[in-house]
Amino acid sequence: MQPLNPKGRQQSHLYLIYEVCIAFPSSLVVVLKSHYYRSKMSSPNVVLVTGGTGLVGQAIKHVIETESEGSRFGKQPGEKWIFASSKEGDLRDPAQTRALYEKYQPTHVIHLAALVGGLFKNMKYKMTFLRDNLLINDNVLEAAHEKNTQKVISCLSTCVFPDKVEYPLDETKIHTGPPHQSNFGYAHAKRLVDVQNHAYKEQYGHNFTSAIPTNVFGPHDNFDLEDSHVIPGLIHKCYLAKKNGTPFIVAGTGKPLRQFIFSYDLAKLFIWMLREYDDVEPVILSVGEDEEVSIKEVADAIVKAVDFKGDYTFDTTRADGQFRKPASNKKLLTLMGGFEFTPFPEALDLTVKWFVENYDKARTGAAGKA
Ligand code: NAP
Ligand code: GFB
Repeated sequence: MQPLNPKGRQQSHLYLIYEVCIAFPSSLVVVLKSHYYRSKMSSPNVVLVTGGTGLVGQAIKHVIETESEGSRFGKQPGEKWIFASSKEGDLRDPAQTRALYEKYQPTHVIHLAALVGGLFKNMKYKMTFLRDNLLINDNVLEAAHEKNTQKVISCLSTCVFPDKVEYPLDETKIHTGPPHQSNFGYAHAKRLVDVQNHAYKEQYGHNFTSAIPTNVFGPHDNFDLEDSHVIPGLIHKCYLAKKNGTPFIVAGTGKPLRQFIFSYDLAKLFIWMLREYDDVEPVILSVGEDEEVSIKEVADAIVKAVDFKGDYTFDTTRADGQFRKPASNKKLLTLMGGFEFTPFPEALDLTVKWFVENYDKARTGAAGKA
């Protein structure tokens, strides 16, 4: 068949889209939707990222600064992005929260700010996790209501789901039973955001929604030896074991299973939600269920990535926490028309390389505790 119109790159680009849409009609919907949404968001928007200095915030900054302008995950012409830290305003305080909105007048908010930590910190500070996150979330959503912000995407976590429920976890199961004991403070504060979003929608028609990421890792993470999540914690421990010739000890039995998403991939999914998702119902942002790995497999991968030659042991006196929380990403992939995740070993290598190169300025927790 003669090519429709072979002349010029632009035409061949359009010709390619034409061919793809003929071959795969469903992609036509995705292409049109993505073009429609980007054209709808063409007016210069001001996007405020609360928690912009953390693991996920810095990943969104990286993607917005490296993807080409106007592309699906890139900055749109004239768009302004603000990556706020707690130094710009403690969001537990309503006045400081309002002041942040007053200063930047955001049209859209990606709300990431939270008291965050791994299993052992969650087990120690359940009330602080509950109260700090309740205050932060309430202030951010109420200020958005007062300012009639066009859209707010809040960030939950797959630990909000019930511990005892039929797997895989999907977006309909958030409120169908108690979360795991180890992090019920954090989990209930996060679950309430979904309730708040629905209430703001019903009473005021606001476009407030939420994302539910699985365990995240990447550059700019918190590598504190005790308070961090498993991947940054073990990277730091393995790095010190290699450097000082000390034992590398993994907490627990190594049997629990987890899904891990690379922060740069998660960042793109948040940008997709900002551009193309307008529904109050939450979306799980995760790799597939078949990517579940055991903590032992994670430790083995870290030993390889750090190039540690010694042996390592398990401290089974320490907690395993929730055994597994397998989440389905079916809704996400259906809505997006598919997504290519960074292979785990490659993402882990990037993270270890970043940590080793930035050890002096990374959050290693050396300077004091919560
Ligand atoms: P993080 O690295 O610990 O960063 C937390 C961010 O929140 C920082 O920018 C911090 O500012 C800010 N923040 C903390 N308390 C604040 C306060 N009182 N007022 C204003 N800002 C405050 O966290 P993260 O891992 O990027 O997490 C981002 C979001 O993803 C959170 O909502 C978290 O619950 C969610 N999440 C994370 C994971 C994970 O595995 N990491 C998994 C699922 C969901 P400073 O830099 O000034 O301290
Ligand atoms: O990442 P992590 O702290 O969080 O722990 P959760 C995952 C698993 O790794 C647990 C084991 O089974 C730990 O026993 N583990 C082994 C380690 N060595 C280490 C280590 O050095 N540090 C840590 N931290 N773990 C959190 C929730 O649960 O998931 C949070 O408590 C949040 O609220 C987060 O939702 C995403 O996956 O168990």
